[in-house]
Amino acid sequence: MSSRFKDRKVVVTSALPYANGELHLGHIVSTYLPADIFTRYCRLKGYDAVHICATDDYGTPILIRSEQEGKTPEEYVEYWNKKDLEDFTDLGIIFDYFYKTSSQENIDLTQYVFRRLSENGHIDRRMVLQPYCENDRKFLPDRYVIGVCPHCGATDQYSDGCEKCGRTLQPGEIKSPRCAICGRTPVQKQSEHFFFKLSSFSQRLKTWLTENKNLQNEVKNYVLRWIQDGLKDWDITRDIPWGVPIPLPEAEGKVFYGWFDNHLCYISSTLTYFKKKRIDGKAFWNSAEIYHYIGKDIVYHHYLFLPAMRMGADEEYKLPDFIPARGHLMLQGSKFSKSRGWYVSLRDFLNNFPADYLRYYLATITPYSQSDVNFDWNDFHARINNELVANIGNFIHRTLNFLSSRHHGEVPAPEEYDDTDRAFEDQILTIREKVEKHLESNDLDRALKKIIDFSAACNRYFQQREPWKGGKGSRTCLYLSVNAVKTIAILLDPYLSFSIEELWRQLNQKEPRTWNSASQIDIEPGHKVSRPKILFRKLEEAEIQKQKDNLVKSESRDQASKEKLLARHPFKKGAKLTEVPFEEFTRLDFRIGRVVEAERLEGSNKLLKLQIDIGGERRQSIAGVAEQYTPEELKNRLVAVIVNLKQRKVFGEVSEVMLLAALDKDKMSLLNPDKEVSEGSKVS
Ligand code: B3M
Ligand code: ZN
Repeated sequence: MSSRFKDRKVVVTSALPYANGELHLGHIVSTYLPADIFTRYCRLKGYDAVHICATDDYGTPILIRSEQEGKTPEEYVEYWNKKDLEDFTDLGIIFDYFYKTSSQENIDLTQYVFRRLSENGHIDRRMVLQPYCENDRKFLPDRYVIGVCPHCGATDQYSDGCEKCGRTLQPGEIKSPRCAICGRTPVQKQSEHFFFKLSSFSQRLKTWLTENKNLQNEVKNYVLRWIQDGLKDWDITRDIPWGVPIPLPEAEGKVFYGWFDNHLCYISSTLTYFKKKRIDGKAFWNSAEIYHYIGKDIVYHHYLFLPAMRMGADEEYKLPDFIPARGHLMLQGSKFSKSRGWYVSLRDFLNNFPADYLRYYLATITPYSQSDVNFDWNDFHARINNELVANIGNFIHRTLNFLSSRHHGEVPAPEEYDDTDRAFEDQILTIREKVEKHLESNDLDRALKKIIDFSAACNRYFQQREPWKGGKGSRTCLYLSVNAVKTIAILLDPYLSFSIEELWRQLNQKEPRTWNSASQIDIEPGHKVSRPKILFRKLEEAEIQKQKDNLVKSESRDQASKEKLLARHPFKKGAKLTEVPFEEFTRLDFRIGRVVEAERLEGSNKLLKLQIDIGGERRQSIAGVAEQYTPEELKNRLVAVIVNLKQRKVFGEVSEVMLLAALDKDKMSLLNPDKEVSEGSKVS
């Protein structure tokens, strides 16, 4: 990095969104907005900077989802690729190239890197036992298996990682596994898998982490601890038909795990972008500073897998210099959750408010750290009205408006400066450097705070000078103020791209903005500004209230959620069923019984306690039917039951027989005979 300020090249990448559903504010806050602000700053600064991203197209969830929608995975990911890019663009997030992990270029690079790793001895083959669902006749990778986290005990976790404690899990590590499609316990079947020998990179990773002074210390510390605890080799194989094919004849039908190929797409997309411009992309990459912007949930992948893979391929592509990782977004103090409907989609937001309001608000509340960020509608309201409108917008508008109405838009020549003017001039000349210092260290919120404070100082100066009285110093005040507006415009440009475009027109500036000119007083007397329009309008209480009301904690919004996958669903036509030997069937004793007593079970909304006459004998059943039937409705009814299942305790009560019912999504219907028969009749 010796050439840092000469001919500085910068590659900025943003973590690749899965081509699987709408972008929401959580993605924006940790990754895309910071990356965009930083790249915009670099471009203004005149650095040779590119911002690269792509959709992450592979993986089991996408395969499942496309199947559910009756689309090919290619069609499915194409849809989300377009949609994401539209949403990003409307938020002013600009990529020099937005590509896809399923591109031919990425497939080629992934297979190439695999070969290099193999030649260098970093790939192992091992027979592994893979969960296999005999009911669905499928190997069940990652997300088809759900169970209990072996580290923290959280239930309902996907087998590739725990959302609760953030650990990645290796296949087979999850406890009490069950099939995500049908809920049955999978069996184990042999399959040959390829492993990346991550563990052999421990020392090199440690050295790299320790020597790289740009990486956030707080992140480094826990990553070093992970290394200390011992790294595991990494199964990079999946037995599914959607992914980058493993380029070996004996691996037919197997593909790479998505995390093997997705980060390589940072490189393949950069190369593709430069190739189109007939520039040597590899040379660019290797002489640039590399920034990978991510959210803290993918630190493991970016601080360990990614560098180790580049090391293993002889550092043909250089390692990252910076991996800025930021925290999660909370919404009104609670965890953002798509599946619970506790979230705001980017599109919803853009339909209601200007993009720059979101950019402004998120930038003010997001530090360069792992701490979580809280999106709060009242705080949003207050900051927009008090800071953006009443401070920044006010200074800009009063200056331009005054010039326009009293001076026909013409900038007057200054008079002789007094101490106040000199102090203000000094602030204009020095603010740029202060903001820049924070931008260079990625403290984007602090940089913005400096600009806000500067604008407040501008307002104070204007107020003190009272140019509307037309007294001595009024013309100096207008001259310096319009230059200060220009300074603010440039400094705010990375944050508020749309509004600043408009402001630049109002200032009647013909030249494109450059960062360093923010500290020049170069709007000359005689320059004419245009008639100003209000840049930022105030938010009304009612609009905010509406948003708060919209936040219904519903369970229904995310179709792709685990809850959905786990839901019992009717058998599809042609679904393959597990065969059970006839003798096993005959071991179960099905009978008709009559409900003779029924009551609610205290403390439970779901359970009824039933006494069932099965022909001269009474048996107790604790049945989960209280949401569909009242005790009165059930009394005296005939029901079908299994009478010889092993007794169970449910809610502290013994349950001796099990009621049979038809389940159709949320509906439940108890089975009963269509003619009157006596209690205890056999069902066969
Ligand atoms: N597609 C998204 C995530 O896990 C994942 C990032 C890939 S970056 C190479 O947040
Ligand atoms: Zn299954």
